[in-house]
Amino acid sequence: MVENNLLPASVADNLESHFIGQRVIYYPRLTSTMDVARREAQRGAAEGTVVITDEQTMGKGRLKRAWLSPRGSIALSIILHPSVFYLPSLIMLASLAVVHSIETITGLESQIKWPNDILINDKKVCGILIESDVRGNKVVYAIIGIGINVNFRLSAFPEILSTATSLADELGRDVSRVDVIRCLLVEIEKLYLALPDGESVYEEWRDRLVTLGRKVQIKSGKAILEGIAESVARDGSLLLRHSNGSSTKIVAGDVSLHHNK
Ligand code: BT5
Repeated sequence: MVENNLLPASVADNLESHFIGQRVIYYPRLTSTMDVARREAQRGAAEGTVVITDEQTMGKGRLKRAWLSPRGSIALSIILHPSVFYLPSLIMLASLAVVHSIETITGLESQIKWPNDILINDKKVCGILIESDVRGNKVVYAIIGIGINVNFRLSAFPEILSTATSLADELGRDVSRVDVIRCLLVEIEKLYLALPDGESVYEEWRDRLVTLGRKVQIKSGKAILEGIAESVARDGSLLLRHSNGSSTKIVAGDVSLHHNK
């Protein structure tokens, strides 16, 4: 059955995780789950607390951009207390967990586009936002925000119709958001707990990036850079190789992929 509203109990009951999703804060409608999660984190919320809503009225992307999350979306934020050493891994494990969960629940194959997009057939189905408060060498909190287009049709949103898709648009039917969320929370915890074991998260993330080896244009701040996306480092940065042989290390930016490889 495809539910209309998310009930916190349906997300958390018998969830096979130790801490992520063991406390769920749910609102039918919110400005942004990031705002509520930040407030909860500042008040000392337990690691793994998840803020979920059915609809955001002021969903946020990076650089103060808007994120559309109408009813039928997944919009959630997870509060974590990682060591500073693992901060760059959060975007990697969140991206992998989204790809794994979409595949497990729907059978759809998705790709990761550096730095924070999940695509299906070259269209964005999910955006991820990581926010953290770091003082000195200590992470006071980190928040992983995940928005997935699930049960709404992009035809109702002409402003992103050409660049975005939803699971329902891809499948031609609705999907249980509770199933996707439960899978996602368990998967994120599994990957998060595996971080001390070393390489696996970085390596799988790198191998699943559609960006590598492609000719790209990257907007980074005011600069527009072109080249081949050569590699990514463990800190999440991208190495761009220019046609004159020089290279630039890029920490954050917006990538346009050229279709000729
Ligand atoms: C992102 O930013 O992709 C991060 C999105 C994070 C959303 C989650 S939802 C839960 C949590 N609470 C929040 O308030 N945010 C997080 P960025 O890379 O800056 O992409 C933003 C751009 O994507 C916009 O400028 C639009 O062009 C496009 N966009 C907006 N809504 C979209 C959607 N639903 N699907 C696909 N593309 C969208």
